[in-house]
Amino acid sequence: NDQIAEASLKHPIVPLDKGQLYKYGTAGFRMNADLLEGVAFRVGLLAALRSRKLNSQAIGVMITASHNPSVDNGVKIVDPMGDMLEQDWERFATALVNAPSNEGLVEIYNCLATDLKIDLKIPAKVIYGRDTRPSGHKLITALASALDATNTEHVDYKLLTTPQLHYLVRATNSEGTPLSYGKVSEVGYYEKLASAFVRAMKGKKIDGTLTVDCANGVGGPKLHEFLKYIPKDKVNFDVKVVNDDVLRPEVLNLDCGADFVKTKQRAPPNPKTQAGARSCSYDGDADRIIYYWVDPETGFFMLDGDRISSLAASFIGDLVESAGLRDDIRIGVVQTAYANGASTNYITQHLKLPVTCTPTGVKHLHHVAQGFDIGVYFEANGHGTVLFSPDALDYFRNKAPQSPAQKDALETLVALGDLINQTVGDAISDMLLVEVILAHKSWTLRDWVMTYSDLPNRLVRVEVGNKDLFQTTDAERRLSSPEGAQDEIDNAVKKYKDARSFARASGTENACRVYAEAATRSEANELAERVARIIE
Ligand code: 16G
Ligand code: ZN
Repeated sequence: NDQIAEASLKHPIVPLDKGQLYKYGTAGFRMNADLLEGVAFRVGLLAALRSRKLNSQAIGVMITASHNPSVDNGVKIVDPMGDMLEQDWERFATALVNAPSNEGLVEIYNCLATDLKIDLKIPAKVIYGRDTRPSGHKLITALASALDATNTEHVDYKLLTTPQLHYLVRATNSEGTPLSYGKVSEVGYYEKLASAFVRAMKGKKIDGTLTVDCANGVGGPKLHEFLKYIPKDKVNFDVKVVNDDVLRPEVLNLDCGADFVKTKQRAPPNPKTQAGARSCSYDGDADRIIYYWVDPETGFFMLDGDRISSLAASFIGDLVESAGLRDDIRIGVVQTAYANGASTNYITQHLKLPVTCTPTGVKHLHHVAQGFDIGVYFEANGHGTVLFSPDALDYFRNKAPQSPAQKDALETLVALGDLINQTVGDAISDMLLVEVILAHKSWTLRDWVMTYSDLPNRLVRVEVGNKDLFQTTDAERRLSSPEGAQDEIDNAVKKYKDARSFARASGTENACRVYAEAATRSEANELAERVARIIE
């Protein structure tokens, strides 16, 4: 206890303006980095408790603020299987971080240990990494100091993408078990992906060059490193890496990256995207990806999370069919209310696969996807992955093929299980998945776009007095309060063809968001503005 109190003195918490509280939100704690040193220390205490609560399994802590500007940073906890911190524990994180004094902090720490029946004498282990933000060092020092003060074993993996840390947490906890996730090292991650990539390709050729915009974040150096592991004699993967400057922090996420492309609906200005070239953008910590290309005649086309989701679902659905397992393997697709209605129609009507809608936030999608044999989940913003249940993977590995086509399909499914990050959305892994599918189908991005047409849509941010007044039901698609607001939205929507609109409180900003889609661009804009006026 003395050790904790003493160490905590060196990493004080900064009181927020107007008595506001720190909150463990959908992205952990995320804000200006100057406020985070004390937060990182206290998160270290919680991670140590969590490890002890879970029989000394390793817990992960990632220091990143993803697509935010470089002055921000964030602290996020990863659970033993590589998924996000269990929701129940978010409030414990919030309680520890808001402890008013050092004594108060030790008291809450001890209370948590008692209430949760945690044996403080057993070993604990925490592993961590950070993105390229300069403030990362200071936050790691604070975190490590909490781990020392609680006699917790810890490993500093230094620079990592967020999904690499998730990989390492799962690999650490599954090492030596039948469900081993791979070698416990960054190299192990590259080797696993490279080997799976070769196997999933099955000798198919990749057409042309892929340009990858790394948002000047940690994805740049990591992608360069990964490419060294691809055997050139087995796969011809020609990649041009751009926006990979991690030496000038101010350029991180600046006019580039997946978030820029998705919100601005255009290609990054630099370097100029060549007409017809296949391009994609990662975000600052490489857990999101958006594809796009500029058509010589019709201009910019974006292939976002919904597109990747429908592409993956279509390919995997066909493989399961070819493997003769249509009736044995349950495939499901999980989306949020932001998914373009055209993608939902395509998946349900054309692919004939069930779609479930969940509230925004990866943890919600991930959870529902775990309920299928193969669960495909993506947010429209490009974060997502495909989960294979352990039983499904066993089944693919052990099923005796009845024909060469079945054998091929089964082998490809097994390779995809290794290629696709099973813990969290991963830009590098998702990119390889897309490349594999396009190669198998001999598709250009143009062919991919042609599968269906997106409904024109518009997203607006609305300043409101108190966003907490806005409560939703039906996976955020309807407002339950304020009273009467939903009826007004329904009336507005009725005036347009193929229209849909919803309003929800942001989980990351003090504002509401309104989404609208309709048959034409001008109608989508008009509807979004009408609904914005309703909730203003
Ligand atoms: C968080 C979520 C992201 C979601 C976004 C919505 C995670 C890891 N991140 O960044 O998935 O799209 O919040 O933000 O879950 P909003 O609530 O402000 O619209
Ligand atoms: Zn991110």
